[in-house]
Amino acid sequence: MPPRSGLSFRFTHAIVRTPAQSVANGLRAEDAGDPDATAFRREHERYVHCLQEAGLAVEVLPALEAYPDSCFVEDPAYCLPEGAIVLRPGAVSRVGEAREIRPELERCFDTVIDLPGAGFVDGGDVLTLDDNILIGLSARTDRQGAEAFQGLLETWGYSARICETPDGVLHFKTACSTLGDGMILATEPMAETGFFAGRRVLIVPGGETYAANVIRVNDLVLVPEGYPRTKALIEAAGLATVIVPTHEARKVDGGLSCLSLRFSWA
Ligand code: CIR
Repeated sequence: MPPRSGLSFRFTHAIVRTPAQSVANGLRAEDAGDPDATAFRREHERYVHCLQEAGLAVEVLPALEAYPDSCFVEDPAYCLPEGAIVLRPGAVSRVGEAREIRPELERCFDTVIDLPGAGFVDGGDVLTLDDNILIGLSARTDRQGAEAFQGLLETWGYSARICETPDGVLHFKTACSTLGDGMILATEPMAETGFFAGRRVLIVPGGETYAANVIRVNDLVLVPEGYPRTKALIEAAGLATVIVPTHEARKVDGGLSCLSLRFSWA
């Protein structure tokens, strides 16, 4: 597809959802203790504030107690300037989140399409670059879903590539992020996959792999609190950063990208 400068980081709007009290029951690969809903909400407020500081109008949706992981709004939907795609999350307990987010997408977009077929795609497995969209196969995103999603993106004029997420990584974007303008931040194993050949890849320093999930929002990069070497690496590449606490989200395998759907209409 012809490169669309800024597609991956120039945004005007974001949708987020307040963490539910039930977030303590959120899915996780390893138990490091339950997140505390009150502390999570405080961190979430700071996150919203940072998105606003980066220039976004942020719609904060109400908590959904029936869905412990529903504050991770990135997973049940995907947004492009052309419209929104309602996805089918790959975890049974999260499938209903797609139905819940749909009305908000309909409010924001003229075009809202359901992922065709019966496969599964989590938004956390979709990395938007300015010249390509990468779809990671994972425990949540299967080939059937990825191919259906790829086909849909192609009808909108995008090229999309299906990639294997390295073993032991929840979502493709758990291990990498776009910093815009062809620059990628990635863990070493993710960089070694070769998916980013020909691009400038910043390797996340040892011991800071959680910080591979950052978000560039306009001229600011949101970086999780507690990863000073990654922050310094991004700043050395010429980008301004802001620190966001994600200690509670991390307890349920959440990071910065999964807490919002970011988009613009142009
Ligand atoms: C889950 O396992 O689905 C949630 N506890 C965390 C989702 C994080 N989402 C993301 O990385 N895109």
